Amino acid sequence: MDTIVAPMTPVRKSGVILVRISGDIAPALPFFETERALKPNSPTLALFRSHIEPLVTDKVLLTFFRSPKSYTGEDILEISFHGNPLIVQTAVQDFLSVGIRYAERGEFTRRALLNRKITLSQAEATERLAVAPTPSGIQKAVSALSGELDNALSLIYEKLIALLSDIEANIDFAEDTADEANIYSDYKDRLKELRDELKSYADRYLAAKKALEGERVVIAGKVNAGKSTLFNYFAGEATAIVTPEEGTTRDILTRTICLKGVEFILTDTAGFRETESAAEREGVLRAKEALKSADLILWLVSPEDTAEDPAALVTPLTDAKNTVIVGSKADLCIENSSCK
Ligand SMILES: Nc1nc2c(ncn2[C@@H]2O[C@H](COP(=O)(O)OP(=O)(O)OP(=O)(O)O)[C@@H](O)[C@H]2O)c(=O)[nH]1
Ligand SMILES: [Mg+2]
Repeated sequence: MDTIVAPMTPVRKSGVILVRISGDIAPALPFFETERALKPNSPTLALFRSHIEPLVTDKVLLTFFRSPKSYTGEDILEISFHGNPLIVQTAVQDFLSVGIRYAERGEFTRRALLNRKITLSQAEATERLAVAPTPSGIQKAVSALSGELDNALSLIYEKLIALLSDIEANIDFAEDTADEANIYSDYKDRLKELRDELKSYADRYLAAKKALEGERVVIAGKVNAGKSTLFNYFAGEATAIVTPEEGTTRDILTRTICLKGVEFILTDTAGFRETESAAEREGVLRAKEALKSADLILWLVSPEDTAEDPAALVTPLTDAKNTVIVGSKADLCIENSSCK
């Protein structure tokens, strides 16, 4: 397989930029002067000297991982450069000039997968760990990385294989089967048990995925209910335009916010009303779409709203289960004490 290279950290002015080479690392070695031979798993100081641009040198730390005891299962050389992007870009050009190629996105992990260093769910967990926005997201990704799910799945797999061989044996030796009805109901029970187990893992996966992606909270209601004001309050900045005019918001506005360690994708929508304005009608359509994919709808009702029963307005539009009716502009209630 080709030898591949890529920076492991962002290439920008920083303390250290880490570059990884995986595969046959021999072509990269002439760029480094070391006082002692590389030892697996232990860092070695080295002087990097570019061949393309001889003025570019750097004192670096080399860490060598010998196959198969490395992330990808291949020989790996990790180089900690000082955090100057120019040095790293030059070094990468040097490596490319000796036949090493730039790694594709996720290629180190793909090689780890192909070399059976990690399983598919661990590969997914690596990606999720990198983007987990909350402590519980990190915990879930780490537990997946540690192979918990794989162990559980391989147990289910073994049970399925055992069931399959029982069924096959029964077909081959059908004449020896004493009580067919009992045997079939045993197969059915075992299959059902395995199906339920798999379903519970699928449900837990979906819940964990949601925890990683964030809950979708949509703020909706009639025009001028105070939706954008609430949206701005949560966003911590005046993202949405707020005016006393009805129908101010037309586009869907989205901000990701974190409250008590939980990530929310918050959406502001156009207010619901019948209107002649084509732009506003489109806004209302988009608001309806946003409601469909919401995990939670905050339906704002202001004291200015004349509808007798706000729930009667909301229910045809939304799944009532995930809708919370929020009384807005409470200060107006205090002023005229007309709120229910
Ligand atoms: N008194 C009072 N006024 C408020 C409150 N919240 C919002 N408003 C005012 O109500 C008006 C409408 O507020 P918005 O946040 O733009 O309402 P909206 O629901 O986004 O309106 P549309 O986008 O037009 O549907 C503005 O003049 C706000 O200043 C509140 O809690 N109390
Ligand atoms: Mg608005």
